[in-house]
Amino acid sequence: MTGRPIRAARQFRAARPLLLALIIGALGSAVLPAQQRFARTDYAQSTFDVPMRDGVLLHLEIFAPINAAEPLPFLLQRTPYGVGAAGGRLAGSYKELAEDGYIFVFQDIRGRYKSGGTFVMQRPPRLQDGPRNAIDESTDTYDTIDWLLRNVPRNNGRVGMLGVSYDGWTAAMGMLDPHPALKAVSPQASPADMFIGDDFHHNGAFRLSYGFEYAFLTEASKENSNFTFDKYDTYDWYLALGPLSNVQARYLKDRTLPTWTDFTEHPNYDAFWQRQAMKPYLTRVTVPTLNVAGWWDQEDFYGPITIYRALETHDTRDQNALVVGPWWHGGWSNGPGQTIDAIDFGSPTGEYYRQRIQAPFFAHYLKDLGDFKPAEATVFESGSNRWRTFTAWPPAEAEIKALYFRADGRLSFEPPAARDSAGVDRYVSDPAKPVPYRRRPIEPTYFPKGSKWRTWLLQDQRFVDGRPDVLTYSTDVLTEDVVVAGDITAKLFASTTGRDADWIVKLIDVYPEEVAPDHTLGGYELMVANDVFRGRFRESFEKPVPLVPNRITPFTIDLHTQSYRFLKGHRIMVQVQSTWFPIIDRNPQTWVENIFKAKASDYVAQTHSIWRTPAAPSRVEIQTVRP
Ligand code: PG9
Repeated sequence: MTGRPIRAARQFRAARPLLLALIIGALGSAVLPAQQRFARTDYAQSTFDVPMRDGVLLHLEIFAPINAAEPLPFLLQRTPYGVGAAGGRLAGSYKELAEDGYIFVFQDIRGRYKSGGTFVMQRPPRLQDGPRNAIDESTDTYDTIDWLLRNVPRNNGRVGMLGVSYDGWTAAMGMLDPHPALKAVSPQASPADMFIGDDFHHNGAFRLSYGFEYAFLTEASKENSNFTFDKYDTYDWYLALGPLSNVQARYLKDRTLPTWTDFTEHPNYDAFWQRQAMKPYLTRVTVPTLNVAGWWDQEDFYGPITIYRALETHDTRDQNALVVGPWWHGGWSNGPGQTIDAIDFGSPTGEYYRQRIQAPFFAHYLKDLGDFKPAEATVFESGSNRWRTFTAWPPAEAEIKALYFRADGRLSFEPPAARDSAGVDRYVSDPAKPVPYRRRPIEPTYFPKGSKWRTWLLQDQRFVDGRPDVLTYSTDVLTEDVVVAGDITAKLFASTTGRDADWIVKLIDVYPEEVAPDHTLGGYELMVANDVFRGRFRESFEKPVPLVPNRITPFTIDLHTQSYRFLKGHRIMVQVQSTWFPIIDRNPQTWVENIFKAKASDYVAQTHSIWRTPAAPSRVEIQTVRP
């Protein structure tokens, strides 16, 4: 049925009897048991353009079983990535759901692919006192649901929403001010704040390669298009680029990518970024919400955790739950989810999630089937490789322990002593020779011929060993397991000869030299947590200030949250560095008001010092539970 001519909604209403036959087909007269199962071939596709309140038509692809015995609920996914191939999901990421039977609805959001209107990257919610027919993703969701209920026959009056990343964000926007028929939502890897922790910046540090390539992907034309690099290794390309202003001058030239322009005009956490940040809008739990995140999500890990936590403060009816597994960005939605490159998590965790959590969640809330209620927090503990459930996240029983930086590259639960009163480690960070964030060659992020982007957070960190601009601290071999369950925070005491600096902290599990059964994992350095902090924002993200040269300054860096068991026989390692290129743009390390306008001569090598004295005890704090 794919490729059926598109009809506008108005025409569609006139053709309702035809549609009935089209979508539902010949219904069997017998009432089938509640657990009716559906095959992919039971689904028929139809295509519509649906009017929003301002008259703009948004494009829909609907897949409905032709032989459903009972009215079915909708599952709605709204995407900027094109719904053309959405039907494949019924045999892929939505296989379990398709077998249960839903009316699947895939929609191109405004301005993308076959929808009308203008695309706005992460369109901020409309102002409450704005014009009556103002629109945003929430009104588009509302209007779409309203249309579906009135126009698609044999629906049971209930709607669920789900999606990963941008589609997870549109699901989250749909639940802000929801249509009464919206009964369950699963925002998965939804960004929550593009300046603080998701795709475009982390703690104010600009995610250069992602930001540029994604702006091009979505805004160079109405359909996805990848920027063509003239170098396979984009590390070389971005280094040769020089100052960020060369993106426009050399490559975009007269062309405008609105999001690139926004990056350059909003270098600080101003109203532009604050208006699109989710947290202020999450003032109530409107529908049962299943938040999903991956421990090794290379794009949006901050988002789903932040959304879960913000909703949790309002969750008086216990309708907000969290699931986190050992996944890259969206790794739960397809395939078995047992391995990521060399790392084997011991069981098909993606299948587990889809069969045991996602499918029963929607069946319960949309069909009254079963009594599944997700645990407050269902988290996969990597290391021991098992699922655990908690009544709160972080667990109420978690205690904070500090891993202190000590002399000779040691990491210890013992703080520095009086004899360490001059303890410091220094390195020169040179913007002309930045540390690669992953093993080179660094293919374009979404390179159609293959890219290691998806799995870079799990790469063996030995590739930076021996670099003079990476500090390494490590514990002795552990004599018992250390279990991280909760938050991880770096507390750095640092100084620099410059007036700005980035601080990157990585918490790493160092495998023993002998690993059975896979001996190739001997000595593997697996990153468990990490992030970057741009020094100028230490007092405020809104109003950056220069660092005072050579003054020891405390920096608190959120390394987010984990459920991870460092096994007996392993070691715990922390690395500190100041470049992570080209995922993070180079910090000039001199003071410039706006790094997007910096000149080549503003980029200067500086010496950075990490202090480890009783008065300035640099450390990484972990929340732990008993082994
Ligand atoms: N990480 C992607 C994204 C989401 C929202 C805004 C910008 C980028 C994505 O995978 O959809």
